[in-house]
Amino acid sequence: MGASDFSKLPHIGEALRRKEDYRFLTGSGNYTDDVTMANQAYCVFLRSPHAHATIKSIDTSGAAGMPGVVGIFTGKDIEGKMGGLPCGWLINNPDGTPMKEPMHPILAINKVRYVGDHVAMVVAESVEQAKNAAEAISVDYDVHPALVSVADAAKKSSGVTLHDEAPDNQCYKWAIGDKAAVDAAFAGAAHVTKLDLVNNRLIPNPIEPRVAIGSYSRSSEEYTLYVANQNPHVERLLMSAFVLGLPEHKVRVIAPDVGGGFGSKIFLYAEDVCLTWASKQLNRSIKWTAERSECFLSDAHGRDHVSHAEMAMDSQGKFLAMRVHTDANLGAYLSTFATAVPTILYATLLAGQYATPQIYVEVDAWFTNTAPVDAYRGAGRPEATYLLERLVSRCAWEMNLGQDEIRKRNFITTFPYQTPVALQYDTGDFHACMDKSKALADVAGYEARKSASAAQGKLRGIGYSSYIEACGIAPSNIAGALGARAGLFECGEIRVHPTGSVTVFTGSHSHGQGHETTFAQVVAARLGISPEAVDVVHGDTGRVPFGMGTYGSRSISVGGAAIMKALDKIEAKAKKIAAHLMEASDADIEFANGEFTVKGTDKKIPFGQVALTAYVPHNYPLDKLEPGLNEAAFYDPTNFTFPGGTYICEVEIDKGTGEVKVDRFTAVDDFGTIINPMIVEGQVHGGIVQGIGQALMENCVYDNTTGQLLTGSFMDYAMPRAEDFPQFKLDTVCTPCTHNALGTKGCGEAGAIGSPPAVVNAVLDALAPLGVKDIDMPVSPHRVWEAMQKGSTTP
Ligand code: MCN
Repeated sequence: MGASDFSKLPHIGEALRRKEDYRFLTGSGNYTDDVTMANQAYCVFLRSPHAHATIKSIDTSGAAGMPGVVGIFTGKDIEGKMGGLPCGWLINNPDGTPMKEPMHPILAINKVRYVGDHVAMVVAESVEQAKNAAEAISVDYDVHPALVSVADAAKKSSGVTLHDEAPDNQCYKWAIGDKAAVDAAFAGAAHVTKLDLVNNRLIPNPIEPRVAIGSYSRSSEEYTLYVANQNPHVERLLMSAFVLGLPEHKVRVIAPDVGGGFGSKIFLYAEDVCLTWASKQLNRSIKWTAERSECFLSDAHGRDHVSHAEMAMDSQGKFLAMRVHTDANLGAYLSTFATAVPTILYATLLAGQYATPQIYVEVDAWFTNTAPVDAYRGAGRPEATYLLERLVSRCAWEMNLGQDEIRKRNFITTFPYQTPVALQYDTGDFHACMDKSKALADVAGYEARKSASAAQGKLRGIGYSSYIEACGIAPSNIAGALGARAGLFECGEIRVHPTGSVTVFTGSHSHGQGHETTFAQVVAARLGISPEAVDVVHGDTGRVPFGMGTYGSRSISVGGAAIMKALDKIEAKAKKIAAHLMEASDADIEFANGEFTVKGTDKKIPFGQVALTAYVPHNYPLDKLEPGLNEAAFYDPTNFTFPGGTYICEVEIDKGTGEVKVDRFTAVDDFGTIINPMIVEGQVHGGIVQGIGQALMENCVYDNTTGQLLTGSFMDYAMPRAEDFPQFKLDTVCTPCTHNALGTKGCGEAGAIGSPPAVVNAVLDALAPLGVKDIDMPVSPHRVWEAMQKGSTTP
């Protein structure tokens, strides 16, 4: 079935209420912390109070005999018994030499490299007893100077080295694009716009913290790990093959209900491995539930780029070439996908929506004494969009063009379009998104609103952002060529039961995105049954054949497409059964609206009858057909999907306090075919809130000399609240994806990608009369007030 026919099926485009919400809203969800195993003990991790230190000695003797203590492990205890945590993506330097991949020990051996690094695991009968014992462990540290920023890490004069394997603290130097062609274009440009900017470090804060329970069965010699995780099969693969050295079938990973992840639960974390391994040593199930302060310290952080960008233009504001240098902070160790974020997921997106003929990007990636940085909602693509869309608005201001006009002059209009930075966009209609967004935002009424603000002594500004995103991650052949150590396909299995109801097993994972509803809509639409008759199972390596999990807004476009492939197989077999029942040839059977018909006759039978026949095969051609109606399929996409859109933000600024109020926010997105508009709207809302959170208030700060996390709680790390936002205005444009059977493009990250530059551009537009040309996120009242005082002295 083609994507166009699919989009017309019943239930596609229907705003069904989420099936899973009853259990979430009534407190009957089953999260990892709700699971209690027989013979369960509890563990806590003793963490480093220093950002950079040598461990001279650890004395656990006082703790070992304390009440309730079951076991204590340090790095030395487990050294040689398991490998370090692996990084999933290899990056090569331009000269072909590989990146540096220093050992990432499960528990620190000899050295600690960030505040929160794991020093010891204490297992006890209760959490309180484990905490008491952890406090009794005495560690003798020799404290070293800490490196916090990329600038410090790059300074040879500091003499500070985190890892012997990377004496200059650099993980890799990477580049993409034709440098000579870019330099030549710059030489002939009428105007060059330059911009330095920081993409601030963020701390993900899903409602549910990280939680894990490890257990071991002596009779089956199997480990089971319950864990709040977004991709259980990948967790199992990395843990069994790379760390524990076990065959995969001896490890079962179950990620039951998960209360949000936003990318921070994709990775293989030290705690998960450590307690799984220890469950066999101690013959106990072991539970760990992170406290919020541990989440701040040890969940992988996001963003943290420092960049310089330049755009070369002709006299009409047409882009000729772009040049970018980015320094990326990777933190103390490589987290699972860390190396891919500032390269493959960032630099390849820098063409954005524009037909810039030449682009050259260099990325230097550095180790620092901070928590590992990895994927956080959007991962690489928000960083690219922020840089590009800030640069484009600055180009507009320097060329005396409107922010909309410069974008329209440079939009790509023909598809497929090959960018100079590797990606090939299949579809899009950027002008349609811009025009619809301007109409919805009532741009025509902006000047009147600006005058009204001025009359109240307030500044008003308008900001644009036209983003594109590569999601549906990823075609395995592209990922493999770019250094991935695994394919990124997806698996779907359809089990049709004798009564015609269906269970779907998917390798995608839902931790808030509503897959139990939307995947059911897809199956119900294809089979002509009710979504109520479809159950979706995910998050268990023991039940789902395989899976690459959820990140990069891939679930509907890759996981959903795998389900469509399995449905093709179901339909083909069901047609044979129907042909047999109606004594017709297979080729004459048609299937629509849940009924099998014989072409040119009035003969028909419902799907349910065929399902029953598959399991009750009286008078069934067993020599030609196996009983049962159960099919699985693996789907590997041929390309990414490319959602895009234009966001327009209006802010009002209080001149006295510098407080920024987001007064209006409009988002027009192209997600191709939409399965459930209510769920998509919710996704966009959440994404915009996260993006505006980064733009206005969220900011992770380490002390520059000690490496202490200064924003280690909600007292210091501001998160956005509902009262910080106006009612968003949303609409969509639809250019279906050309290469998956649903025509869908991902929607899960769009809001977080498109919104930060729209907000900051609006702030700069408002501050322009005061001569302010630049400001970094978060645009806190203090920063805005300072910029207003400095005025035209800002660069
Ligand atoms: N959908 C649709 N029509 C489309 C596209 C999507 O109906 N054209 C539906 C999908 O069926 C799915 C939802 O929208 O129910 C999101 O789909 P998709 O864009 O495929 O994204 P994923 O399901 O792969 O989710 C991942 C994405 C990412 S990468 C992050 S980070 C993120 C996000 O989604 N983390 C979230 N949204 C989140 N939402 C919640 N509540 N919690 C998180 O941790």
